[in-house]
Amino acid sequence: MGLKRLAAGLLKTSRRLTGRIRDVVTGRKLTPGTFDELEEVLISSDVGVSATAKILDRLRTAWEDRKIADGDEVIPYLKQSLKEMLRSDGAGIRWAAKPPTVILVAGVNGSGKTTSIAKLAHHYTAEKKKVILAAADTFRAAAVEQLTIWAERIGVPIVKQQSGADPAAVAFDAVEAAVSRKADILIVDTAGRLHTQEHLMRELEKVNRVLGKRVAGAPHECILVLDATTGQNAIQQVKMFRQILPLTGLFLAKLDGSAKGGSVIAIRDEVDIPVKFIGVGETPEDVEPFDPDEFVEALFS
Ligand SMILES: Nc1nc2c(ncn2[C@@H]2O[C@H](COP(=O)(O)OP(=O)(O)O)[C@@H](O)[C@H]2O)c(=O)[nH]1
Ligand SMILES: [Mg+2]
Repeated sequence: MGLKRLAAGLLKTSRRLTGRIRDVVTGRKLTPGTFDELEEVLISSDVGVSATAKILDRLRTAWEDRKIADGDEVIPYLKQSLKEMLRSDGAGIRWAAKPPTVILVAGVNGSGKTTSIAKLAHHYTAEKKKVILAAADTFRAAAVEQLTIWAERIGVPIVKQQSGADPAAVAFDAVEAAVSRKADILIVDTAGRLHTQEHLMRELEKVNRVLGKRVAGAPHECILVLDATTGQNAIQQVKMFRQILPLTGLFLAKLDGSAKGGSVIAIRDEVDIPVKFIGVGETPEDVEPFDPDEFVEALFS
């Protein structure tokens, strides 16, 4: 995607977060008052209370140790600090030892699951990988249709049944197809809400189990899609879904749509599941494997 496009996608967040940080520090000496102002900017940019405290602690220590004195030194220091905070060990997809790699995608309705799946399909197709999609969100009629449209546009096969079909049966067919057609990657769409949370739990658990029966270690990735515009609410969703599924990564969608991109920092701070992808638009091209250095550079560019 490139830094320029990423920066454009993050423009709203940049204005609110880094734009205001610049306003606070540029051309000024650092004083206790500057720290209070920075705190307000960070908190009101959805960075979260705990992450904000950590960022300011580091900055204050550097100031007390006389490593920084001028406001203009704050930006490079902050950038470094954020890059370190956003780094994680588990970045990148966990590939199956032997294809297909199975990626199960979960998330509440409207979080951006289906669109994000289209992005992943596009991303890996561009890398010459053979991708198959599974329409295991059979609860809403429109869901199967929507994934079918994306599959046609991107030019990848889709395994589906009638809406209302058993999602585990779809998952089973799909994993069979992925093996017999020698696909590199199978991406499974799922429902985000059912009659009750019990239903949802049982359904997702069953889909998860069926995948593992046919292909050893599947799903190799269990990705939760979060709507970045919900800010801190996303953290609640992680807590709920991780009770159901062995989550291995997060896909933060809709970072372009809001000024709440600071929530990436809060989420990274409060949840020990790596952010693997970010979505910054509605087309399949608008995806980026999450790279903390690039993300921070884009935010400050
Ligand atoms: N601006 C923007 N919109 C997105 C992004 N990802 C998804 N959307 C939109 O969010 C809405 C819900 O997406 P969808 O994939 O249907 O969510 P699902 O119900 O979880 O499958 C759609 O209107 C998408 O176009 C994104 O990264 N940026
Ligand atoms: Mg969907």
